[in-house]
Amino acid sequence: MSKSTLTVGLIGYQFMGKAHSNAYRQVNRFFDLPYQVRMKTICGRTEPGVKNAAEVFGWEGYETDWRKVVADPEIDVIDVSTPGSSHCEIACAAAEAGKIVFCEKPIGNTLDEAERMRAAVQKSGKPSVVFHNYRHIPAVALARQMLADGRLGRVYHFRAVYLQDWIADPQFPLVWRLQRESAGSGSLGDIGSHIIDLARHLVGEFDSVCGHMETFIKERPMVGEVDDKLGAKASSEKGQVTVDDAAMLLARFKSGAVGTFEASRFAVGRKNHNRFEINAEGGSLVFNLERMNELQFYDNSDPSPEQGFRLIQTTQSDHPYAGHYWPVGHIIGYEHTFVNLVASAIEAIAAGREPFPNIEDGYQNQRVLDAVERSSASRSWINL
Ligand code: SOE
Repeated sequence: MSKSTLTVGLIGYQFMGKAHSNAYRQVNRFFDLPYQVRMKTICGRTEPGVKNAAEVFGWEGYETDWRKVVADPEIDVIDVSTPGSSHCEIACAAAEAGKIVFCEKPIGNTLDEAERMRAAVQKSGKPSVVFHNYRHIPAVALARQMLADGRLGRVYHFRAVYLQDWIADPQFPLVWRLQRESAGSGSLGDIGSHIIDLARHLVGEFDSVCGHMETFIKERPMVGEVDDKLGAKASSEKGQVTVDDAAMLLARFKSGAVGTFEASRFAVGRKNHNRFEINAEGGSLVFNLERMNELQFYDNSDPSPEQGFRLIQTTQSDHPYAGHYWPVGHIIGYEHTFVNLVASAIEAIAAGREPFPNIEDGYQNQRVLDAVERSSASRSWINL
């Protein structure tokens, strides 16, 4: 790694490739960091698509063979933002090549893949990042600070939903996220993993789970032609959906707290509704991604008649990540969660600390996903 530059190769250029590209491009403009990010190569399977992505997103060059990017001696970081079925192969090759691995969530399609990725990264001795970006929202970081400072005392409940509706139309085609061999699981791994990660970050490790997974629409039109801008078109042929449309779980944490989780892509009307509520002896916290600059706090130690849920706008100068973007009251958005995560990771790497969340978080997350799948299949509680 050259002293002042962190050179990145990004594998994948769709939604997460776009979000990560924006983060790499913006991070040095809003954070005073010890490294300057160099966006060297973006990689994707189809040359027209990845060539366009390189031009639009601001990469120096592009590749269609990820192995060449991993082999590039100038590259310090390999960012794995492909469908889940290729995460393990790419991340393990990158770790074995001595690269720092940044990987989208969930890290693998199976627990075995996650174990292999964790082992490869540990063997490399390099730091790692997993893109559970919601940890780096100021409101979530403030919640974490309040919990860590003991402001809420013993936690009783962690209650979370992550609700979308983008496949509620039975005619929506059988894209890769609806096929087990590509995605590993459906709502559980894609969006359930986010609320599981937030639970681990805010409340602690899982002790046991009891889950149920449901597939409402079992057959869909196969994908016809794919337009990089308009997305996949339905063809006349049909194919089987092999992942969950919705996943629910009960959980007990090692702390003794209990949890309820719901991840669905059939929550009609909910577009990206990620909400958690924590009830503790000292009060309660509520976060809703649709109002991501706000944290609701109920202070149970307030005996006054004005007691009630307080709405904290987390853009004040003493809030996490404050001062990097705009003055007090000027809110930030979804894309800033990735900028914050990358900035935090670069600061950690430069200081010789492990970024968060990292491959260990990804592995522990995968253990919960695996337990939920086994619980749903056996219709029983599973201990972690
Ligand atoms: C699709 O469900 C998706 O893009 C997820 O893959 C992301 O992780 C989430 O942040 C937004 O929704």
